[in-house]
Amino acid sequence: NNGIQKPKGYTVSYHANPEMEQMHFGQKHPMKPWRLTLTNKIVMAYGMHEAMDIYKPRAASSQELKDFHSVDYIDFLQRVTPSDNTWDPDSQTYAYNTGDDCPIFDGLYKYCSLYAGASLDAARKLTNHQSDIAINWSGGLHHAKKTEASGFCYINDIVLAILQLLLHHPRVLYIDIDVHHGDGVEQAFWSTDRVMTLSFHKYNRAEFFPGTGALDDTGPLNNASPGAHHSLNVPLHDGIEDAHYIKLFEDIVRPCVHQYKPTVIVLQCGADSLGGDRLGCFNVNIKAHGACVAFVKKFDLPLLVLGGGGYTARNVAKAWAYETSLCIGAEVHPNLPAHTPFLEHFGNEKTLFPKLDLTRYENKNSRVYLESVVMGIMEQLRYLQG
Ligand code: ZL4
Ligand code: CA
Ligand code: ZN
Repeated sequence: NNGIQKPKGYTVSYHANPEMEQMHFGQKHPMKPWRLTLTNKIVMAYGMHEAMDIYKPRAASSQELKDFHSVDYIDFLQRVTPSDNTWDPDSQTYAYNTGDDCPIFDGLYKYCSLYAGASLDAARKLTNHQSDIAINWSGGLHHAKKTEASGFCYINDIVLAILQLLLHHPRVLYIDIDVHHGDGVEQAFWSTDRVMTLSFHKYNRAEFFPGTGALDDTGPLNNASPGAHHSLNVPLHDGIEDAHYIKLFEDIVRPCVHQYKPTVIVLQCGADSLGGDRLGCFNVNIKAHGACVAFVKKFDLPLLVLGGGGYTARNVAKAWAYETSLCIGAEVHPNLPAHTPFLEHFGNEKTLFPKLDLTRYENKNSRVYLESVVMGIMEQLRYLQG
């Protein structure tokens, strides 16, 4: 033990089932489930497990998955194997949007039901008051739709967890700092005022996946719909840097919490918003990414913390381990413990806060642009009064 203490006055739970970490999406696919193994190794090497309740959750049942997804889609995931021919010559597509982004690999259903089971377990620990902050780094797969896979996501564990929270909470605030738009979660709760969704992302309709999430996509246009003004989007350009990202995050999240008054917060911590990510295009460092988690924690509401994207595995693992330490309120030494397994995977950077490669994307977010985005969000929040 490195002297890491249980937090005083609140409980943090950590939900991880290592069975899913061995899965492979296939050669060269950017999504690497073993980034979760790296994360857990760092968490344990620091002794953070001593400060949390650790759970190895069961897989979600097919019934539980069908609380959001269609019966035919779940049945398909349950029975499909890599050797099946799922090509549909009529539509010229693979079934349920499987293919290059969402391949059918061995153990796919097990993988899906395990990460969904972990998010459900975490949500239940919050609703039965056994936990105040519940963490599932294997979840956060925000693109999955009711009837199809999308963007490396098959089951939308976030939607399932929020449905669980809604059984006990009047209002859920969902915040998404993955570099991609949280379209699946937004779509699922588009028409309700019981969930506010707020995504920060790179936005370019023609060139960056999934192409949705413009500033003026804020819910149904019909003001009579309860969902009007309850979907918020923060579209960004390449290269945003630490100070601007933190200020933007705080200047937007603070009024959202004060106006909407959620009783629980779900935070998707996609680590592809870090500089040097294989798919991302921001210049955010691990400390700044973590500052968003620390800021949300300060509202002292029940908090569900989820993973998401993140494609430069060594950086993902460091970010999520650091964010785990922020959740338990522990000060950790910036150098990785010497006994950390797989230290060789971290190159020569044996620090939690490596110098990321910030040379690939120039910052295209002017101060004036960022101010206009904050103004746009404030305008939406004004509709909430009343
Ligand atoms: C790959 O090298 O923009 C998949 C995906 C597989 C291996 C071999 C196949 C080669 C990059 C991405 C062909 C790949 C063609 N392999 C993929 C419009 C696209 C159609 C599919 O972080 N091609 C689709 C999805 C995004 C598109 C991002 C983010 C998830 C999350 C939460 C999902 N899809 C163009 C791409 C590779 C691959 C290399 C890839 N796919 C990069 N960006 C996408 O928000 C978890
Ligand atoms: Ca996002
Ligand atoms: Zn992403």
